[in-house]
Amino acid sequence: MYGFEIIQELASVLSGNEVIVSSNGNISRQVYHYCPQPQIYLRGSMGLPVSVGLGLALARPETQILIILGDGNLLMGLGSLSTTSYVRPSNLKILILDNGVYATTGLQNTTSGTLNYPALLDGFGLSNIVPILRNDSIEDIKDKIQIWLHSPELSVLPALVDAKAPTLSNIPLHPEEISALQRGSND
Ligand SMILES: Cc1ncc(C[n+]2csc(CCOP(=O)(O)OP(=O)(O)O)c2C)c(N)n1
Repeated sequence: MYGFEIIQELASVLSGNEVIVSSNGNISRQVYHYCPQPQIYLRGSMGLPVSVGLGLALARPETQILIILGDGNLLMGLGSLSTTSYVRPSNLKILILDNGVYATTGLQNTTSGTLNYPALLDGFGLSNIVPILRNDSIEDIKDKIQIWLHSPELSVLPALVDAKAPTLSNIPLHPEEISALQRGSND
């Protein structure tokens, strides 16, 4: 299972009352191509999707905020999990797509192979779903997405996925245009 397939599955079950914050590089391109627009596609700010999503969840408590980030982004901004756990907005959900590499920049290995997600997230005091594993059935994956998406509290879903070089083109929007589109959708 590739990360983009999980994004496609998620896209098919969104209600419309969600804003996705996606990490820079390939994951933002996939969210741009496979999910309804507009969303918050980070185009830089590596390591900051959890911080951005946390701020958005606090600013828009009536909206479900879904953060989708890669393992490289997670590891770069790990401290933001502690802040998020402390603040605990119930309208915030975090999906980690761990492909074990920095796919966007050439598939260099990250250090995520040594992570034990349930232990890590428990240590931060974060409610977490049993991770999606590479050989999970599609039914298991759908179930885990549903449990995560409809959790009444802050929740985190780690997903171990296969690595693949990016195939999608860059998002044709400047960050200022992305934030203007988002403001417009909220009028
Ligand atoms: C501070 C910083 N360092 C490096 C980069 C270059 N860079 C852009 S995307 C990316 C990889 C992100 O990895 P991950 O979050 O695991 O997502 P993936 O590319 O695997 O989908 C890197 C290293 C950057 N944009 N900013």
